[in-house]
Amino acid sequence: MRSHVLACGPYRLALDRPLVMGVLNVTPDSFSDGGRYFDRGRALARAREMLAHGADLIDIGGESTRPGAAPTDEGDEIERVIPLLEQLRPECDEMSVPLSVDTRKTVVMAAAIDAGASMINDVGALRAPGAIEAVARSAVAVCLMHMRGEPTTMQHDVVYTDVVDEVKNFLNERVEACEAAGIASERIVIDPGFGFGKSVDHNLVLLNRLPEIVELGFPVAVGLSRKSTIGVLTGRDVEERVAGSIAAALAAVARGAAIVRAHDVLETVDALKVWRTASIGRR
Ligand code: HH2
Repeated sequence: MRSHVLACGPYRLALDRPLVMGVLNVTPDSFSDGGRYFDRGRALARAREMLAHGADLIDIGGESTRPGAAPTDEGDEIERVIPLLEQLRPECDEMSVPLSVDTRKTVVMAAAIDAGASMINDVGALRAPGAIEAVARSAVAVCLMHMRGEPTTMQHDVVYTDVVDEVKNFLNERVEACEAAGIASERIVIDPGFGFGKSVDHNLVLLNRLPEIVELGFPVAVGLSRKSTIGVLTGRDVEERVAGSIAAALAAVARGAAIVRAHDVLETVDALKVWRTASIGRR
């Protein structure tokens, strides 16, 4: 059975409603907001805006993992993420909003944990040497995401026999590795990794069959916000994908997703409030 709380550093997040994880990319090259929040002052202002808009978590990323992206130097990534995290922490603590760091690198994870991150969001599912141990030594939550290949090449020749089975088996294997290393199950989130080594059709099958991933018994996070699948379905550019992204988020929570990773926090929070109230049938 799925745990009803997520242990996330000093926080215990209730999972009785879908949570919104606001995306803050402090990169020059992210696919949807590249460069916009690279400046520290702008990143802080955006984080404050997301807090005011009702984000339940804020996910800071210092490396783009969009298809074709080149890896970021670890020193640059630390310089982008850690001072911002340190500056934001008191305000987030005051509002009991955990800070997550989106990274694949063990040294960045360790620095983020030292600087007070409450969650590590790893598109590599803690496969880097020392990553599991770094997380196991702490009390942070971890989001384990499925990715086929590496961002530079992951969209080349994407073939699966059954994408849902493959994602499910991978996530199950990563969960077992984490638990064997001493990471308690109530600290673990899983994510099918929409767009990471998957075609539009693979993403749609994964979304449609999300309950099979939910069956693994861990909170499921989804990141469809502004992604190319939304662009293909709507014919819209990145900046015009808010409505499509929200529709995808609602489809995901209707199939059991616990956390929605979103760029457009205000719109996503409002949509989920209405969706949830309507689903329950009372205020
Ligand atoms: N998607 C992106 C990055 N991190 N983490 C999780 N858990 N799930 C996702 O789907 C996911 C993620 C890619 O989106 P974005 O951060 O907006 O872009 P970029 O990687 O170009 O910075």
